[in-house]
Amino acid sequence: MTGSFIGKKSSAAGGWGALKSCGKRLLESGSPLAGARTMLKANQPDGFDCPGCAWGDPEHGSSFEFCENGVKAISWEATEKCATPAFFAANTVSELRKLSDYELELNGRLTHPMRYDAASDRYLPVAWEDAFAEIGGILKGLDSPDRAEFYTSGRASNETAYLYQLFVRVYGTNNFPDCSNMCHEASGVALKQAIGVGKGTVLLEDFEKADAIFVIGQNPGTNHPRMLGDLRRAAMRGADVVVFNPVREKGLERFSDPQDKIEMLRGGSTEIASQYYQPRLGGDMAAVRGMAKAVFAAEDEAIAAGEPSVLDHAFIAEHCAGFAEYRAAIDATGWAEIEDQSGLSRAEIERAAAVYMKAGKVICTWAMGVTQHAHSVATIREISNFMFLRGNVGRQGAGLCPVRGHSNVQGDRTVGINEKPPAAFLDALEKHFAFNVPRADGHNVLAAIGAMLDGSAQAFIGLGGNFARATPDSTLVETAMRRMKLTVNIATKPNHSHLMPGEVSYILPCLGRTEMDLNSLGNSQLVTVEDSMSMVHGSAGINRPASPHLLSEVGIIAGIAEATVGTDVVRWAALADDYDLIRDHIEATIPGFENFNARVRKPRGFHLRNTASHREWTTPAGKACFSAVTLPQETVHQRARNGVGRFALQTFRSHDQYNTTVYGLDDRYRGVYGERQVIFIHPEDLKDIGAEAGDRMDVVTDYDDGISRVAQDFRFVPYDIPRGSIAGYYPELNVLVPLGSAGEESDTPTSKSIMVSFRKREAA
Ligand SMILES: Nc1nc2c(c(=O)[nH]1)N[C@H]1C(S)=C(S)[C@@H](COP(=O)(O)OP(=O)(O)OC[C@H]3O[C@@H](n4cnc5c(=O)[nH]c(N)nc54)[C@H](O)[C@@H]3O)O[C@H]1N2
Ligand SMILES: Nc1nc2c(c(=O)[nH]1)N[C@H]1C(S)=C(S)[C@@H](COP(=O)(O)OP(=O)(O)OC[C@H]3O[C@@H](n4cnc5c(=O)[nH]c(N)nc54)[C@H](O)[C@@H]3O)O[C@H]1N2
Ligand SMILES: [Mo]
Repeated sequence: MTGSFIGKKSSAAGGWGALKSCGKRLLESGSPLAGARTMLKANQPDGFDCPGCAWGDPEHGSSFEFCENGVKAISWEATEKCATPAFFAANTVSELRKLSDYELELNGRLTHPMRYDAASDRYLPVAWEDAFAEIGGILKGLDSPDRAEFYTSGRASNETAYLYQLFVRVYGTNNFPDCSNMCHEASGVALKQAIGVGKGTVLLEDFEKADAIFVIGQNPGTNHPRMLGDLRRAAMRGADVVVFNPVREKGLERFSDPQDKIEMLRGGSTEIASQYYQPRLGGDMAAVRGMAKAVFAAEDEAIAAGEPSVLDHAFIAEHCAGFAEYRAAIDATGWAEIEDQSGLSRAEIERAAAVYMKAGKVICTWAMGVTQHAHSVATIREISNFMFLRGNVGRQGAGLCPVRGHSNVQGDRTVGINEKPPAAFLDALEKHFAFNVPRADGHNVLAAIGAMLDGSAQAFIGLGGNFARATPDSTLVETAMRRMKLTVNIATKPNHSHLMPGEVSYILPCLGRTEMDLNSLGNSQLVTVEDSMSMVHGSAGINRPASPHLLSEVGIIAGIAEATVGTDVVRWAALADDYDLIRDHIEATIPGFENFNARVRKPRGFHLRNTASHREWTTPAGKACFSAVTLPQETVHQRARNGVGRFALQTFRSHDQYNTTVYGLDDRYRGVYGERQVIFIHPEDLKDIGAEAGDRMDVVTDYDDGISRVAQDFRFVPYDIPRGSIAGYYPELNVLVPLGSAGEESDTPTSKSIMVSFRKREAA
């Protein structure tokens, strides 16, 4: 079964279901009124940045933009429940490990710094000074700074991330494994090669002007609900929305906008996708190449008939390099290969291409369905190639738009969380702070895990996140964590990464985004973040902290830094007491932040200039670069089908989770309730393996490194998905993702293409 057009019958995403779900969350947070007040400050000029996702905020949005999953993210943090020392006293770490991710985080906010006590197998409260002193002592005692790994999750503010990278570089290493390595790394790598900057080129306003929007490998109904509002407005004014997604995602079909009172009252909804194609897993590069082939065919016909050209020759001639080679690569790729790899027919691909050719201005967005494959970099280059053909980069209403995940994952990179930092940035740091900056590349996520496993790394510091659950090969990573001399997790809630203590282990609790961050004078401190559209804006919490013992992330970093590297280079405490001073340092060392402190206090912040948006190409060739590679020899889907009973598995998110944080056990839009151990599969495939809907089996990875990887006891859910491609939830299925299977050039775990088979359930 390949792509098909949408029937009118499916019910819509959003709507009353979303509102009902919000009410439930607010009640569960323990304080519905305070919760509602908190919501009203989300993404407001005088409020905090929603910790939900990295979608941009509208210019004219003076009213609260409703978002169901934003509400979940906020009430998750603003809960009254607390995991106090009494909670840790009542439960050994071994007991806590038996809880699911969901059950564990239900215990609420961390309230005190805690140190692991091996004798009692419990976390015990500790004074901040003692924690800093011991952590500093161990870090100083390692025989090289490269023996420590400093992880960052993308929620950290610019100020936190900048101070963190400064501390780590003063300490002496570039070991910055980052959630981005598992996320949009391929977008960064590919776009840097293609257009000279590793970021998207569009602004939110461009969505109001585009004639067509291609949405590839993304599920905004769940993961970027505010984007659905923009897609809906585009669809309503007649723009085409063309979706490529193996799975029929309800939010992309129809959406009832809770913002729209009339639509809500009438029970109406808006059709989002005008065309919905269901490629096979990993088949997007072939699909995009097929569209380019159709564009070239139309171009040849137009020229022969003496009609206007389909291509933007002026753009290609003035701005691009490598066009002839690209055209040759397209000509050399046959339709049979394209159809087989993509799973779409030539006619379908031509229909999608017709939308592209008809549209004056095209935006292409993508997310994890594109970035978490072996050939993701090549696929994103192919998307760029395709967009260059009609000059769809660097003008209004058009452009490339990787839709980022964590609310500040893009900002963290901008301010220096980078294991391969550009020399210019290191030079600027060295000049400004006068210390010997480490020059050797550091570890990304996979390299860090390798070093932790082989013993060359001995300390792990996690600034947010849930390293051991978010990374592949969960069982191996746990072994790695337990081998550490030191593990430190800076966090807001307990998670499983905290329950794999090394020799010395700390959980350091921090303030969340929604909470007031007061300095020694009692003044509220502002942090900043950068969204997917490169807008930098302020964020200040309004709630009373969950506990008086919390420190801000900046305060915690400053404490560790002072105890580790002293105050010769940087006076950490002074910076922690006045974030304006951190912003001054950012301004002095990173281009684009001129007049930072003033500009960030303007209501919507400011835009970080993107050279490619102005058609300035900072690639070595000084041009926008076409790439001309062959299609992958074999996608995981093609490999799987060479054997009997083998499938290509992708791991995605349910509607009730934020990455490793599980809010609830439902996936409303996909009709799954009360459970997460499910596999979505085509009904015919189910028949072929002799199983029925509701049967349970174990899932086994097929990977040739001799390691056995099994996820036990998963229930089949028949679904509208191509044959041979199946899906299930992350993080539960991370036990199946092999560490050795990584994206070419991006080194991203291939969590959307894992070859698996099923076997009879073994007793758990
Ligand atoms: N509520 C909520 N919001 C979030 C998050 C969350 O967990 N919960 N996570 C945040 C983060 S860190 C991120 S990175 C983003 C993630 O946002 P998404 O990228 O939307 O996240 P996934 O759930 O992984 O969904 C991937 C989508 O790609 C499709 N897909 C998978 N493989 C392929 C393929 O080969 N080709 C195509 N065309 N499609 C494919 C899947 O069917 C699915 O619809 O969301 C951010 N926002
Ligand atoms: N199989 C598979 N694996 C994947 C993915 C996939 O699609 N499939 N997606 C990948 C992607 S895109 C990403 S981004 C990573 C995510 O990886 P991470 O960023 O490491 O994971 P999260 O689940 O977002 O982290 C949740 C934890 O962050 C902490 N936290 C929450 N808020 C704050 C805060 O304000 N400050 C601090 N210090 N801590 C806080 C809480 O303690 C919470 O338990 O996972 C990756 N892993
Ligand atoms: Mo992500």
